[in-house]
Amino acid sequence: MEKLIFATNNQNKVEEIKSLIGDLFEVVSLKEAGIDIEIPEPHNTLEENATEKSRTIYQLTNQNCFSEDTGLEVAALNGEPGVKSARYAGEAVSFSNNLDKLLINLKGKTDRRAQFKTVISLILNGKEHQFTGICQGRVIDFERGTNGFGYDPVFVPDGSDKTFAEMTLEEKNFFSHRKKATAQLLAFLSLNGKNSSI
Ligand code: ITT
Repeated sequence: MEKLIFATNNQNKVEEIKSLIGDLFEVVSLKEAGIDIEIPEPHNTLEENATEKSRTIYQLTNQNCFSEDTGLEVAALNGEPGVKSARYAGEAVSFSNNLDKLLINLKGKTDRRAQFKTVISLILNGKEHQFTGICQGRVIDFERGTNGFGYDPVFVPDGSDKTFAEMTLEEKNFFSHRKKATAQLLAFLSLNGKNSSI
């Protein structure tokens, strides 16, 4: 089976991506590959950070790999936390610190529109490709549910009454930004196999 290293240290992402890719490709996490590295995310866009992550691992391994950078973009906060989603409340903070800060900043705001955006950066045979997935919805003003990770307890996707954290993984996959970006990745990979020159 074709092997792809997934350049992430976020185990929740690994589980979601593996559930989406199934056994079409062998997805190997950094942990499974024995790579212990903190990948820098120094840029101001998801696109650049995703590229930084995949290039870092490609330079280290010289193997086909992909990464993804995801942000929650909130309309009433001018797109924040966006690219800073993992570090919204500061460096080395927990998911709940970030979530608390989001709810405080949204307190009293009636415009609750938000979207998750995932950018996947693939390096296949030394060439880079990007795929984007967006899920629109809204941020509610209190946490509901215990599944998922990150901002899932406060995000309700359009077309549902449940937060992502109230959904099973299969339900979240039906709506999610990550699912949409991964579907494009899979379509591309199925057309362009390992030995392709694309
Ligand atoms: P890697 O860089 O190692 O992949 P990370 O957790 O730092 O892992 P990001 O830089 O993409 O990942 O940070 C995005 C943050 O946004 C993440 O830490 C979560 O808090 C949040 N997030 C990402 N995807 C999410 C999802 O599907 N549901 C809820 N929150 C999510």
